[in-house]
Amino acid sequence: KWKGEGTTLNLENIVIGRCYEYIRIVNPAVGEKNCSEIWEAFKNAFINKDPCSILPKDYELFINLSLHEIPPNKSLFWENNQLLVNSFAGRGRRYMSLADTLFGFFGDFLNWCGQENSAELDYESCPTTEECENNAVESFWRMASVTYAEHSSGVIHVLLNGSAAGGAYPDPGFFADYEIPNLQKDKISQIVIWVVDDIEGPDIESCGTHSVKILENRLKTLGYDVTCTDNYKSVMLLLCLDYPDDSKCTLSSSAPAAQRGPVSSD
Ligand code: ENP
Repeated sequence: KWKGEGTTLNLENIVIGRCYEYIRIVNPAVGEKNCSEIWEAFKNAFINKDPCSILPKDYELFINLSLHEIPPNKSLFWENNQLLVNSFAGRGRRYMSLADTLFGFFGDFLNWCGQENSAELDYESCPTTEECENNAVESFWRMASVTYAEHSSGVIHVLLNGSAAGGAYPDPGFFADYEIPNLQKDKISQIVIWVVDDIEGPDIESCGTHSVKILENRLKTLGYDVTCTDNYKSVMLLLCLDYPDDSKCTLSSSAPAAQRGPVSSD
């Protein structure tokens, strides 16, 4: 009856398994957590309720049970490049994006919703955000985003897509609406913005232009020390894995040498 995809099959097994994988293998530093209790808190946020009346605060117990420290200087916010961020962050090894925290890891790539007057999940369909914004998945990410921003500290990184048709810094968007307003200014030393274009994509936005300029100005007005870099090399190298022959992917040490020509003898 809804327009969105239904609950991911085997949801309970997936998230309980993910929870144990996270606390035992991905990030044992979070310490002991009760994964079945976390699942119960997650489920109780949305089962037996109108699937269009789920609020971020319904996930409060889930968040309290799954919360852990986010190491300083490791936070990575982003828009429009989920798969790139997944590999760049390296499951928390390089950076810890929201999906690399226990509470974000829980829901990443999954879909879920319940039904009114039934304890069953709805595996047929779930409401999209266009149908109703107070749905189980949207409210989950709102609550998770707010919590992630509140617990981020040190140098904050933001990876934006300079080829995104809707703008590198979408407003409204999770970063604009739930993350920036919840950053704790006194815990943050700097905000580093990276604007990276798709290798074969158009160069629509860069530092200092369009929506990136709006973002830079907003953060500066809030009193942050802001830097912005276009096509940050580490991210480019990762993108270049899939386009080794593209001109943007020539390794810079060999490019000037090849262009220099013969060395003159005088
Ligand atoms: P999209 O639309 O590019 O990608 C949405 C996909 O990313 C979904 O598969 C979603 O899992 C997963 N995901 C991981 N983290 C988030 C998230 N954090 N979030 C919503 N979905 C997330 O991403 P968005 O909507 O623009 O969100 C990007 C935001 O994530 C940025 O603000 C960044 O700073 C933040 P699922 O369960 O929906 O399949 C917040 C909202 O971390």
